[in-house]
Amino acid sequence: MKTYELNNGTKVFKYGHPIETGAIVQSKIEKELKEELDILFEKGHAKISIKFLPNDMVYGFGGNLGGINRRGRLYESYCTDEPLHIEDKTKLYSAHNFFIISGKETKGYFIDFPSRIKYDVGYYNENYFNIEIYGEDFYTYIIEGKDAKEVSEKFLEIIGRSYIPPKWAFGYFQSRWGYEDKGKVRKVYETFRKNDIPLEGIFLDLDYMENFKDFTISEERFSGFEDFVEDLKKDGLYLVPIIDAGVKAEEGYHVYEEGIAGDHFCKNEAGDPYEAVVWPGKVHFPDFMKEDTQLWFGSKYKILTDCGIEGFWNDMNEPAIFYEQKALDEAIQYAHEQKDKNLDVFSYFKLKDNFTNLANKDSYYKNFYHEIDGKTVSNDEVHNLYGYYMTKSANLGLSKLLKNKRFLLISRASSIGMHRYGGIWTGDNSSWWSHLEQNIKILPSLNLCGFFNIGGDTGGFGGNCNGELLTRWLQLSIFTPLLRNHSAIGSNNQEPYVFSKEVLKNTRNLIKARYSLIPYIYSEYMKAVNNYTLMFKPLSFEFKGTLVEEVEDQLLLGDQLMLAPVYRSNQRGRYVYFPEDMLEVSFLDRDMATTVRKKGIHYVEYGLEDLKFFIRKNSIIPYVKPSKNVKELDLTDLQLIAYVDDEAFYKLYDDDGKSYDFIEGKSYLTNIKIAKKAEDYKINIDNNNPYIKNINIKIIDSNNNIIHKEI
Ligand code: MIG
Repeated sequence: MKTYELNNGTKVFKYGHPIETGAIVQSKIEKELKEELDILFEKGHAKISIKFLPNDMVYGFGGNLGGINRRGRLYESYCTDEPLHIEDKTKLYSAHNFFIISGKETKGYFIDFPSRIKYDVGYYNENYFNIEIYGEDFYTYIIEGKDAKEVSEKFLEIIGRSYIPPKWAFGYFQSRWGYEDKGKVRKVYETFRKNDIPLEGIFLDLDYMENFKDFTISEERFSGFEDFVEDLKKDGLYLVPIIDAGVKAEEGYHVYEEGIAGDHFCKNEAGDPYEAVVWPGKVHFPDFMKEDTQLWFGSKYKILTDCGIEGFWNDMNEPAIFYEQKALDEAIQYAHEQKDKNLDVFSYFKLKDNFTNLANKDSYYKNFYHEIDGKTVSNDEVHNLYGYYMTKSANLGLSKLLKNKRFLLISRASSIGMHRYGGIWTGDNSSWWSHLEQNIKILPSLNLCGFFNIGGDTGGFGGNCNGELLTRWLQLSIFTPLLRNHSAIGSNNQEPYVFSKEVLKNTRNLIKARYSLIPYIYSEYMKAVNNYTLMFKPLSFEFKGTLVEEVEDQLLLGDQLMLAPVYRSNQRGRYVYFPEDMLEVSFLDRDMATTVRKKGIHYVEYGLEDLKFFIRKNSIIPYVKPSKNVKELDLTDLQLIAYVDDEAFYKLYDDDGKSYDFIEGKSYLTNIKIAKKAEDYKINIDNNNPYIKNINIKIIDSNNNIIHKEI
């Protein structure tokens, strides 16, 4: 074991010869440290056991199912294409091995290891946190701090700043697997415009490709693609195509040919390109662990950026495998052998399972190999880096291709460190109320692991959504950086206009509210990333007490807002816990009704036609008039709503939203201070944002008295 320390005091323990994952950006300084964790090395695995104190809470584990408090559950880190997000699933697409144990003492732990890890967070024995690492070569990082918030900030600092999307990526996106041709896509765009619903862009799913081949465009369904992209862009509309990890193995297909010629694919045992079956049929997987393969694959995005595309989503990069030919052959062979046998039920189950269990078998990931520093390493050993490195490859490519222009990039699979290259969506959820609830809980957990450009498929991916669920889901997603309504082929359509007139009206207003709030959401995103703070926080990161620790269906957004979405059907409101006095705002009410809520539990009415949030004491929320897209957002008349007890502040961050000039400090700040002075208010505004000309302020005091000011 070797030990180190990082600048901010994080302790690092190195066991064996770990693979360098790139998760951490700070350099390690050698330092003698005493081992802190109780680690048992056994049969090639490492086992860690931590004894809980009775009221310890556990935060972290990013993109997994379960609560904000992770205690009492099983988790596994092994990136998996899991299409069914049901309660007993222990793993999904991500491997986010960071967690904080918080109670009498608070410590953060990061296990930097790219293969399988299993966590029993006090599930089988409520007093112990048991961890099994499937290897002996890894780093552990231990972060101390006075509370979970401080620990989380130190962790964000050591993994480096998140990727920054362009401002247009904060708009509303419509998506659906099954917008099968140009005509369908245009129709969606036109229907949004006709119904006066803002729309920033449309995601293109597999439908746009020719036979599921990456970096091809179907001549039959999307002919004249470049003109199509350009035409829509004139009206400010972005198209965001999907790219899958597997490259179709087909003679004559340029990506395949180049991949073979350049030796870019993962190998099988015999040293030939490994073959598996995904959407395109037989595919090879680019070996993203090799730098020249990263550069090569990244450069292929040019085919689409040349058509004017500035955003992508990387899918199936766990990587997902439907089957290996050999496994399918065996299943078929076995089936043949059962023919004419009088099967008992157990034999029948075996026969059936042979087929239903073909996808993503553990064994497949031991059958192909990467090249790392000249050494051959099975995918299994670095499994969790695949989606991360694919996204890194895309980021490197797009950064070169688009120069100083920012791009939208999200990935399905991820592990810690990938946040520097792209965001993520939370994968194939369903149109279930429980998945709306799950969506609330995943947001702070993802932030804790560095992911800020995040969002779930609004309305749910699988299954059939209805108007009520879509409306309720939007009431949450209006606040997430990525706002995308996406649904699966075969499910009913779920665009805002396919339901009743009432739903259309409500969802239109909600999406408009999103545009009104983009200056705030963008500002909070950028400040969180720059300051290494969380954008979405559990209540317990700011307040103390049992109630606060147990509330899992409310969130803090920035330092200003508390959110309490309705996530059950047939509700006209819900109980909300107020850890301090707050101002309830009905943002979509014509007069923007406000109510002062005293600390405690209150039933809050929350209709489908509204957007509610709660402003914390001495906080200010900026907003503007809605627009049909980000390009047309107009900051000339900035509106503020302030809940002032004595002195309220807000720092509104803004920049050009397009380039990386903000890194050189080219950004706009508007510092606002509203102080109560006797019967009046003193307002200080320090503004260097040239777009803001007038400021209208609505001040509300702790007695719900409203005062209007104009500057
Ligand atoms: O096997 O591209 O999560 O968003 O619509 C399914 C089709 C593959 C999974 C993604 C989903 C996408 C779908 N993909």
